[in-house]
Amino acid sequence: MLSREVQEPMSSAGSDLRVAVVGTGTMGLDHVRRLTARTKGARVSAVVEPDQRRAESALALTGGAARWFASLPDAIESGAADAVLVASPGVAHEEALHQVLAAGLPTLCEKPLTMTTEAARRIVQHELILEKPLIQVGFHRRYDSGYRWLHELVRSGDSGDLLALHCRHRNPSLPPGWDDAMLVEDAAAHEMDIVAWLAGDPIVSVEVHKARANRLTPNGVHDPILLLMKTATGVLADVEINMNFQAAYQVSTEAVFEQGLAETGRPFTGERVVDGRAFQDVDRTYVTRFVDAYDAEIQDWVNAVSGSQDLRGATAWDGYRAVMLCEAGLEAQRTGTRIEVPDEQAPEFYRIGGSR
Ligand code: ISE
Repeated sequence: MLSREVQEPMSSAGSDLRVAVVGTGTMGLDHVRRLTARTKGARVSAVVEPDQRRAESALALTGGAARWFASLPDAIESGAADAVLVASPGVAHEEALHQVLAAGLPTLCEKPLTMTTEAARRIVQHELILEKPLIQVGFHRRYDSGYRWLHELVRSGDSGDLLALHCRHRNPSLPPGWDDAMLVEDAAAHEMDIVAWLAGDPIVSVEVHKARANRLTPNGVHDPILLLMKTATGVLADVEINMNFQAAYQVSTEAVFEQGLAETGRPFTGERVVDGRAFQDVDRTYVTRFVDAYDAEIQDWVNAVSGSQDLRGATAWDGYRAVMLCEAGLEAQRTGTRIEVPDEQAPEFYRIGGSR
């Protein structure tokens, strides 16, 4: 579906988009690999990472084609990049985003946009003084073929109005260092974006309920949790965040319409029959579950930036809304009450491209 939509750019190696990748954690390295081996019309020209030893693994993936910079201002100053991909920890995003906006560089920023609503609002205000949006937020699910299919189904009205969403977000084991807040800020953040995108209207309230705690979850983290979110037109979404599921990585959504339902992300990626037994393959990590979505997201971003077209993914406004909803979610998790969120519409500036 998406592969037909994403056009291949007409560029040769010489005119490849030169991308600076900031941060060399799981997503940074994954994007370096992708930009080097699979993305057409782009290459990694700079790796920004304060720790040179960490940077070396990323530089090696580019076959020595990229330069190392200890800071983003150094990379910008050198003129080594036409665009920036920010995959550093969320705490570093605000500063990096102001720097790229000041330099006028198109940027894809992994979620979260920033750590606080106030900081996210400052990014939006900075971007609003420019001619057009430069930031795309890495909500990759918008590029997953199943989620795009659901999105189109909702827009078509073929099954009537969308009424409710049942969402499941399960990880096989709690990642190291995770605490209760990260269940909301890191995992549920994706649901906050995808629910609003599918429904086509803003989420205006969030509740967090604690299920019976899984005794296998370490560090006293209370997992799983269930979120209830309502959009401005009344679409109700229930979300299971289950970070220590022990079995597999599963993300799926069932949409209930006036006439029937539709589901994407069924747990099995395929079935094998061997030696008188059937095996169903499952994903163990988001890197494999969403590999096609990440590939399509980065290719689409590169095409838009190289062709000077409008960005089509999630905007800084969408990132701002997700940060605000996460803050509401944290308060709901702490207090056990429903938290209302303002029903704000995106400024006209952001109502372009594919994010609506
Ligand atoms: C993780 O924190 C992420 O951000 C990934 O994108 C998501 O797919 C995963 O489930 C989360 O654990």
